[in-house]
Amino acid sequence: RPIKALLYQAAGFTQGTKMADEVAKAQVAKAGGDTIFGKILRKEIPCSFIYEDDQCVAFNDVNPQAPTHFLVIPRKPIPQLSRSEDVDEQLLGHLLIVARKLAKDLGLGNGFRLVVNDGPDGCQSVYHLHVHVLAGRQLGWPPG
Ligand code: TR5
Repeated sequence: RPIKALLYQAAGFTQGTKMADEVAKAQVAKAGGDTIFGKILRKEIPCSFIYEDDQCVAFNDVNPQAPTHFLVIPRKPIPQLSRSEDVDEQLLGHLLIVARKLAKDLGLGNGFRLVVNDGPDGCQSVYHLHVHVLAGRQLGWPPG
């Protein structure tokens, strides 16, 4: 099997994950410590970035929920939005600016959606802050 598939499996991830699985994962996920995104940032896990700068990186979500689905994450290990601090104001703004620029570069002129899941009820499963960018199909509202 391709190395990527094995890595995903090792990380407790299988392809074709359903919404119920995501919720189950979010309920057991705990804030604190290193995360899979920390490993990606340190290049301990191979990942091709679609964008990087000194403050953040962006890469495609391994389990895309739309034709375009990528994540923008800060290099700083902020576990979740609710635990960010006022001093992170510039960094948090930067994540949105990068999302906007990537949306433009990727031709997402028909619209896109940003999502930040926070905590168990928010369905957060990886405790390293990340902005989801979803596009390429008509998205529904309200989200589940
Ligand atoms: O549920 P939240 O908002 O915490 O989002 C976490 C996202 O990380 C999900 O959409 C997952 O599909 C995604 N994810 C999880 C892993 C992973 C990833 N995206 C890219 N690469 C990944 N690797 C290598 N391993 C993961 N476990």
